[in-house]
Amino acid sequence: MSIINKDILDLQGLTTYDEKIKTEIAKKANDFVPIEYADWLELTDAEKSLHNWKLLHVPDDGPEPVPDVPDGKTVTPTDDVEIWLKCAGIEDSGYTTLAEVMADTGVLSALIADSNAVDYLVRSKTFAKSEALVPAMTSDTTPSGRATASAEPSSPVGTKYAYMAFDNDTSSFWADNANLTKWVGYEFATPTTITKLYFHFYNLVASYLENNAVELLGSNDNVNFTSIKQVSKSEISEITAQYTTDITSSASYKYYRLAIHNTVANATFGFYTVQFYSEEGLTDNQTAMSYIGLNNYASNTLLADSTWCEAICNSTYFESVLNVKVPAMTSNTTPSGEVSAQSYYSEREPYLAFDGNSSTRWNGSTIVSVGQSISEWIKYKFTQRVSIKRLSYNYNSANTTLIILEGSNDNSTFREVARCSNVSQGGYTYAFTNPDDYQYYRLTQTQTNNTTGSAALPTAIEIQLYGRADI
Ligand SMILES: [Ca+2]
Repeated sequence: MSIINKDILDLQGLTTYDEKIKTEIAKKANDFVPIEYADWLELTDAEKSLHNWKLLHVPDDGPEPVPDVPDGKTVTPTDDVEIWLKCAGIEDSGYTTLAEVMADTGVLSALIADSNAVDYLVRSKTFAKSEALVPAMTSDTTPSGRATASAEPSSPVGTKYAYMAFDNDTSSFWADNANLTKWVGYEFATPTTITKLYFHFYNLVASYLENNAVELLGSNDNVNFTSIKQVSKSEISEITAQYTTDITSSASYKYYRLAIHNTVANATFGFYTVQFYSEEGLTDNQTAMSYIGLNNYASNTLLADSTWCEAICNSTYFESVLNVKVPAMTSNTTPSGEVSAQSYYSEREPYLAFDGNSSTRWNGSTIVSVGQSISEWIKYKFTQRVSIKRLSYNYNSANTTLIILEGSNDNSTFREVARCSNVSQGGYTYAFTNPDDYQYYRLTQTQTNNTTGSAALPTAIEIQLYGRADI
């Protein structure tokens, strides 16, 4: 007899309760079928196979109460690694950072195997993806770097040191009442690139703030500061006053300041917490990637998130999660699938873009004259539907190119999967979430405004399409 809990609305949710009802999502994990039963239900083998899943263990004595475990999918995301570990049944590991978890393959595998822990990890990606760059400070200079501020006043809200915005304590804060533009900052040992900023504002009174209320600045001489990011007061939630944003600048600075611009003299503002993040670290970890790749649920969940998908697919170890889907072609139809193109020039047949040989290439037949633009497509038909997450394209024209990847299942209606703009000469890779399976993938190459001084042809030396490793 197989039993399913009426409170469980989908098959993903089933693994929430794997301590009580062991389940395994079958291979095509994207095909979760929402199910909603009125009561405990006995499933036949036929029903189980219909739903593309199976129960591995069923309690002997009928339904058991749903265990009281944190639900990573619905509760507030947290960067508290200990909570993630508790989801996986690991208590008192002593680990508090993701880096420590990554170093322990047993703990890491348990974490990734648990859907709640993965949900926490995914939903807390601002933190999970990134190790905080500023350590928990216990003074302005301890344990490393230096916290600084426009002022460290002794009143009116107690003595406030700069490090109190960096001490990893959500109740302590730094504040300044003396300056219209006030700031707290951190000095790194060496110039550092930050990719995310988080802050929690103290005493948010929007009417006392300039429109561009918060500004991130960077410097390498501690004198001349460059504005990196401005945050308007309307962007800062008045409910939580907590804010996270991506930083698009790739510049490295040794000195960072987070400034508050206020309009009213003697107004006291500050930050409970300021943190800077780097995106380096997590997914460029072969062990982590291997475990993600081995777990259908983890890899599907992470690959469905654009930030994670990009990080995984562009990491050094992406092949632990993804592998090539087009075999080395020896003709347009051998060994499998079918390559075709809008046209081809001379003997440069379409399959030469998929033959694994960087000395051969496909050329379209339409000459791109100087000053003109041209589009041509090349296409691969799989023997079955495949969800492609990554494209590599080795291209040998000096013209700037737009490449649009589209998918279709009837070879008639195509839907855009990825759009790669401003491609210039060389080998390129692109990652995209693409939740859908397609049998046909078409790449349209638009060479724009030929400025090379000579005629050119649409071209590809090598193209490869990548999908989930185990599907
Ligand atoms: Ca080739």
